[in-house]
Amino acid sequence: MNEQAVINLVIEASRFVFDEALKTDVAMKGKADFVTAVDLKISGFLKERLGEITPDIGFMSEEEEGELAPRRWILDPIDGTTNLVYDFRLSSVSLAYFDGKRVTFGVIYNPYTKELFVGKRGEGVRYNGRLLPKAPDRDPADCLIEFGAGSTKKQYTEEHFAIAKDVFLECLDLRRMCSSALAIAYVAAGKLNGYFERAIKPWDYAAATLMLEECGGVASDWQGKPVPYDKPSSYVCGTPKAYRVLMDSIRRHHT
Ligand code: LIP
Repeated sequence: MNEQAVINLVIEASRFVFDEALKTDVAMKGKADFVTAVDLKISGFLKERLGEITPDIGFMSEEEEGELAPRRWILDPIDGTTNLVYDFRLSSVSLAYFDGKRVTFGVIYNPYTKELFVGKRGEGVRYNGRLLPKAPDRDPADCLIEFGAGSTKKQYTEEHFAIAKDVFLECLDLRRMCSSALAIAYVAAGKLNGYFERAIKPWDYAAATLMLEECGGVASDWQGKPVPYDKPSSYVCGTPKAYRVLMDSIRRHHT
């Protein structure tokens, strides 16, 4: 696989974020669940262009139904669609390569800040070209934690906020970036230290989890099991100390 060609395609696809006509063409997939023509355009563009350069690799995307090939690209064309709709300028394109057993390559690009994360299994993560060191394993009192609540998952409000309250009291502070891919990549880069959310999808975390693990972080579902790449899951991650605090709080409140 020509990895640089794949990275270039992700960056090229992200230009649609700046197309006002596409951005304001918004539909609802469900209550509080937006999809814009940007999501669809990026998904269609990458499906076609990845199909040309890697015809033997299947394609799974947030905006694409269908059979799952064992070896596949896993794409979130826009992670942070609500942010995009509100022009909050914090979204990313997230692409992972799943080899049938695990994710071995991933690219996350934030077109607003031009932040580029490229992760390769066993070879670490490059952030804007620079190899990231191991993420610092801060004491919980010094940890910044992304609180993922998901505006479409209000049924989990009690649980989410009970966990968040414990974490807020034990850690330095909470953040709500609302782009899971970027938040997890930020944990890898040491800009955040942990993240939890009751129900997200493989395209939200596939590329970023590889990056997190390469930087010494830990990720699992809320039972402590490895996250799946073919169905939705609960998700918790962090550097080791932050992960333990998050899991303790989840065990106290998750029913
Ligand atoms: C969203 C995530 C967000 C999470 C939502 C949703 P989308 O992805 O990035 O952080 O809270 O549940 O999954 O729909 O914007 O790609």
